[in-house]
Amino acid sequence: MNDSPITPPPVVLSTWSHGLPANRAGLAVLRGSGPHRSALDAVEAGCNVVELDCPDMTVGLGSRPDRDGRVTLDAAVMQGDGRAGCVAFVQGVAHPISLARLVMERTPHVLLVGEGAEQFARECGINVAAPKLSPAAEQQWRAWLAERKYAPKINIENHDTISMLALDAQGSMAAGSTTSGLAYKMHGRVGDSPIIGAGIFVDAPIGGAICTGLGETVLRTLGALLAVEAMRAGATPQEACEHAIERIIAKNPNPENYQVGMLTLDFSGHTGAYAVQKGFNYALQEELLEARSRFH
Ligand code: SD4
Repeated sequence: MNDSPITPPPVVLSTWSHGLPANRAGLAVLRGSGPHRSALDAVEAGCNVVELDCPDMTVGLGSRPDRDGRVTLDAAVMQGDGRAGCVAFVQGVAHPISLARLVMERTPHVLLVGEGAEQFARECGINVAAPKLSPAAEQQWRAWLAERKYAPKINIENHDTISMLALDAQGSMAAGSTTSGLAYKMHGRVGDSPIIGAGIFVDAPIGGAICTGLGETVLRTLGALLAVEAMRAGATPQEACEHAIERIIAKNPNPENYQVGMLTLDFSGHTGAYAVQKGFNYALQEELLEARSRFH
């Protein structure tokens, strides 16, 4: 028995409150007149909004840097037919989600990283800017350098990736995620967001799952894949989220010290949301909702 109401397609579901402007952009794409635009177009358009303007400084070039003062970005897209594209550890690219899409559409590969991804961006005509911190990021990084203490805070500063799921009226589903990862991470660190099966996963005709939070915990468990496979085995989207979060907690000690939020969507428009800690909000269509959580 499914325990969540059905949202009739087109459906857009996104992490955190910046999911609201992302969803508005995604819904405008899917509801617009003119040539058919897909779930993937909606995910890209929504993520692009947050990449350009992320007040939390966790997505796009205005983000907080790694400990060496570099903003390095990760992103991925996936469609229900299994096609996927990802970029990791890229610098100077304003829209990593669009670059990830180009990896899917124009290369025989799934994941490009670092300089190679930047070279590919230039080949596609995308500007790769010289490294430069925003004034706010520079100020915060310099303050952080005084102590050099690496301690991600739950729901604050390190946990505001935008991950999105969309289902269009033609029945195709896509997922995407774009992030600067964890502030003050080691240079070269890559999280779950650009890894298929970890940060995002979609499989037609089952459904999709997306994650946010402390990426190492999700990488160890392939969290998004766990949720989709639970749906394949008969779980509702809500049960699937809860199952995956329980597995993440079982495999990663001290859950009081980390947050992971997960969202799921099936092809009928049922959704699921669950988190390790309270405080994980998400946007379904144009509404901001609070996920249930394992710990309160
Ligand atoms: C990461 N999962 O790089 C990302 C960070 C994140 O909300 O989701 N923040 O680990």
